[in-house]
Amino acid sequence: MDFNTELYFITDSTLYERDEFLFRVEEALKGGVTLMQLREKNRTTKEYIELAEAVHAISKRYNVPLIIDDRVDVMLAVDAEGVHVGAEDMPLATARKIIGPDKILGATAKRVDVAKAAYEAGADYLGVGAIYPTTTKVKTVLTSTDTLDAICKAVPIPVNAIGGLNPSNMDVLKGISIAGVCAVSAIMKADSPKVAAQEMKVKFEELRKEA
Ligand code: TZP
Ligand code: MG
Repeated sequence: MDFNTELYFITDSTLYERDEFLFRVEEALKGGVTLMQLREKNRTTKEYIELAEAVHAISKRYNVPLIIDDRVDVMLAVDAEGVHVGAEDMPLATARKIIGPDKILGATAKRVDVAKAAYEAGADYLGVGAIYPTTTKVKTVLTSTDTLDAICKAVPIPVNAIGGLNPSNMDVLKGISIAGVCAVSAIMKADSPKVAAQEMKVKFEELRKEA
């Protein structure tokens, strides 16, 4: 499936009531998000599926593929466009076997050897970070921009930077051939998710031109 990781928005529904959350998701899409991930850590399967259905109904209207974090079953249940698996989630090769060749399979990598293995196991893109400390609830460690650069050079699939990124701190990514940037807080918690998404996209496009 065709996808573009240039501005990859990862959601966090914990801070908002459902209507406000869905409003913010749609605003982010209006701002130019190119790929979106629903990331839920504390919901029952039933709740995860119900929210995924609501989010998918919105993302489809903007032709933006929806990736489900961690849960292959939820992805299949709502016929989302892909799934993202971390180191402690379902093995990539297993996920690929279940979802088939056409769905998008994302993976997290913080080392070159892990990145290469993920590519070989069938990953379509990689998220690499955290580049900066993050306030989003996640088990992660910092990844240097040198490692990010080495990963970009080691695999032929799109690589995205993630972790604490916002429009004013992305210059450290200059000259590194990332395909895009991921953000949770910078968009989710912004006064206007739409403006935040627009700003982030403009900044990334500037970086790419300067590289
Ligand atoms: N993986 C590495 S950092 C991170 C994830 C899911 C969270 C990024 O969130 P934020 O708010 O953009 O720092
Ligand atoms: Mg995970």
